[in-house]
Amino acid sequence: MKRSIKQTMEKTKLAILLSKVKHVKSEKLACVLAIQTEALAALHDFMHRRRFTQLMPVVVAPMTDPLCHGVHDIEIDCDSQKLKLTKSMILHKFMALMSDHLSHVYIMSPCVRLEPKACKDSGRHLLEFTQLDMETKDLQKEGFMSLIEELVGYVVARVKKKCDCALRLLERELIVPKRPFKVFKSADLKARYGKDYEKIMSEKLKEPFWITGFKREFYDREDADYDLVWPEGFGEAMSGGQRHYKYGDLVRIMRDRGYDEKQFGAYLELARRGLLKPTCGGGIGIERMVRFLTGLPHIRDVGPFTKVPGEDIVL
Ligand code: ASN
Repeated sequence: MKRSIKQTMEKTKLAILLSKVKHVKSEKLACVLAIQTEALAALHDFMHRRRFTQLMPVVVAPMTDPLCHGVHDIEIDCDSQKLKLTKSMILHKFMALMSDHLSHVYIMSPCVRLEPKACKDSGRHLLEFTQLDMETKDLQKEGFMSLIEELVGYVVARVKKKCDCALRLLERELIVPKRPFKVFKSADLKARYGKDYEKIMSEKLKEPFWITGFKREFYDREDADYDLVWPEGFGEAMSGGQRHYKYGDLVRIMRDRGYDEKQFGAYLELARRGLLKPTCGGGIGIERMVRFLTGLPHIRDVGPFTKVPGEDIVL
């Protein structure tokens, strides 16, 4: 009996493994990766031209993004220290900008978010992904949104021009979006469409658009935040905002919303000393961007080793 259970499990795992191998070897994946390569080159070129300084990723640290939705937490014991795996480099990019010699920074930042298995069929959640994380001292909400609109237009136009063959094979037609993008208030959309407003709007519209006015992590200003949303049902592309940086504001919000202040002790100490600066920024999910550019129904298919919440991980 025991033996047959073991054999069934092995068969299931083997089937998953073989279907992964088929995916890794497929021409379709090679086309997706060609598009990803071009998109990444375009992103780096754009950031370089705008004089953003590239930072290397932080992968483990005593603190990370608290996020405003629940994921399984990972803590690693390292000698006598407890370290967390990076969910986003949000706090580190703010801390880098304490320097008077840096104005804007970006990171191709690996993020680990162990999302619950309920997200399995969303088509857009992965347990690990990369984001283009950006932060600047020189722009405010409108200026940053306009920078991102230019960036999106540049990437789409370059992929459309350079990846003609791959796009044809994937039967994907890309439209270079017109600027400025439409802007909606989250409260208005919620009143009209209910809690699934972002999904409904994303399915309705044909070009990327903005939603503003969320209540989320302690660092974002509710009166100056934004989400960029991909059209055609591809959903959230980027979140960001102008940031809280004053000690009094940070502590007030943390207390209001029941954060564990101790976890962010070092960060709050920097704020208390007046070292944090007013900044504005956001993070674009790379795999979600590639899914949009390639038109794939599920984010699982954008790479050879993607990990979807709730699915068996064999590689
Ligand atoms: N990177 C995002 C931002 O800049 C935050 C996040 O990914 N949670 O706002």
